[in-house]
Amino acid sequence: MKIGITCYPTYGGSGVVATELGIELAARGHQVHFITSSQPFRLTGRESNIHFHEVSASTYPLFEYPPYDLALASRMAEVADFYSLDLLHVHYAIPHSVCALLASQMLATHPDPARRRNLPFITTLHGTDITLIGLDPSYLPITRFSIEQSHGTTAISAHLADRTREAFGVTSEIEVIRNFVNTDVYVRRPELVEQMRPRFAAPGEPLLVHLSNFRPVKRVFDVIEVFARVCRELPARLMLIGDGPDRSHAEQLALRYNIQDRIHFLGKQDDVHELLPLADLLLMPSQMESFGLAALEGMSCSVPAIATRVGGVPELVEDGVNGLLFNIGDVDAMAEAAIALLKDTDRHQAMSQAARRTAVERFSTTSIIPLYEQYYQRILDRTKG
Ligand code: GMT
Repeated sequence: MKIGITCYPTYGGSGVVATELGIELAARGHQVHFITSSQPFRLTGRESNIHFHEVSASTYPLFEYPPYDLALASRMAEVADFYSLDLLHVHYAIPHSVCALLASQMLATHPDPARRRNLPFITTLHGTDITLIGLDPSYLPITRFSIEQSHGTTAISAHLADRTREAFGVTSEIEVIRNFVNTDVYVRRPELVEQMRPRFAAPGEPLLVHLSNFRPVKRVFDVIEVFARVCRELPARLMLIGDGPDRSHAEQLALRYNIQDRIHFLGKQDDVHELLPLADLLLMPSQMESFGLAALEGMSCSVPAIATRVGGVPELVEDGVNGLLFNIGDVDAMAEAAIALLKDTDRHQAMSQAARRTAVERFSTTSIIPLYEQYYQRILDRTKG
C-alpha cells in the first residue's frame, strides 16, 4: 500500500507512535510518505520505502498566524495525487483530521476529471486531542465533525475510545488498536547495561527513571517527591529524560530537598532505548495517560512502572503483577512501594520479567502492526468504488 502519514514530528508520544508505525510499515514493504512540518525526530532520512514531504506555511503581513493547516491540507492532496497514495493516516485529531478531510475533498473534486478519486483517511486519537484540548469549546465541534467524517477512526486504548464516545457523542465506529513497542530495540542487553550503568549509579545504588515532556499532566513534581522519600531509605539515583515547562520548577524542588546531586537531568534524548534498560524502576505518576507509552517502553526493557491508575494505564499495567498502580498524588504510597520493591530482589525480578513478557506477548510490533494493515484494508474495501 501507499500510505501518507501526518503527525506532530517533534517530541511527544503521538509522533513517536506515528513514526515507529511508518518505519514498521516500510519494513513490511509498504511505501510510506510522511507529510509533516519537519522530519520526524526518530527518522534518519535513510530508511528505504520512506519519503518525507515538508510542509511550510508561507507568511504574509496580513497573517497574524501563518495558516499551517491550509498548507498541510494542500500538501496532503498534492502528495496523494502525485504518488497515487491509497490512504492518509493522521495522528492526533487537531488539526490533522480536518486537513485530511479537506485533502480528500480536493481530490474527489479535482478540476481534472481524470484525476478525481477517493482518498480515504484514518484518524488515530492519542489522548489530549480528546481529553484536554479537544474539549475546549473552540475545538470541540470541529474535532467531533472531523472524527465523524473520517473513513476510519482508531484509539490507542479502550478507555480513550469510551471517552471519545462519551465526551463528543461520536457515534461512528472507533477501532481500538493499542500502542506498540519494538521489543527487539527496547530490550535489556546485560553487556550494555554493565558498560553504561556506572555513568548513572554506583554498584548497590538503585536507579529510577522518568521519561516525559515535563508538562503539568505528567506531575513531574510527584516524581521528585517520591524520589526524595526513596532517598531517605536508599542511596538511590534518578534519571530524568525529557524537557518541558515544568523542568525548572522540578529542579527547584530537587534543590529544596537537597537531592539535586542524585538526579541526572538528561534533557531530550533520542536514544531512550539505551537509557531505559539501565534503570530498576520507572515512575509515571501522571494526572492522565490515555495509554502511557513511556511505561510500555520501560516494560519492554524489563523495567516495571510505578504509575497512576488513570486512563488507559490499567490496560497495560496489571497492579502487583507487572507494575504497581496508585491514586493520583499519593506520593507516600508510591515511595513506600518503591522502597519495598527495591529491597525485595526476588519480587523485583519477577515483576521485571512479567513487564517484559507483557510487552512481548501483547504489545510488540509483531502483534500490533498487522492490526493496522488489516484495518487499512478494511477501510479501502469499504470505500472502494
Ligand atoms: O500528552 C502527551 O503526553 C503527549 C501525547 C501525544 O499525543 O504526543 O501523548 C498521548 O499519546 C501517547 C501516544 O499514543 C500516549 O502514550 C499518552 O498516554 C497520551 N497522553 C495523554 O493521554 C496525556
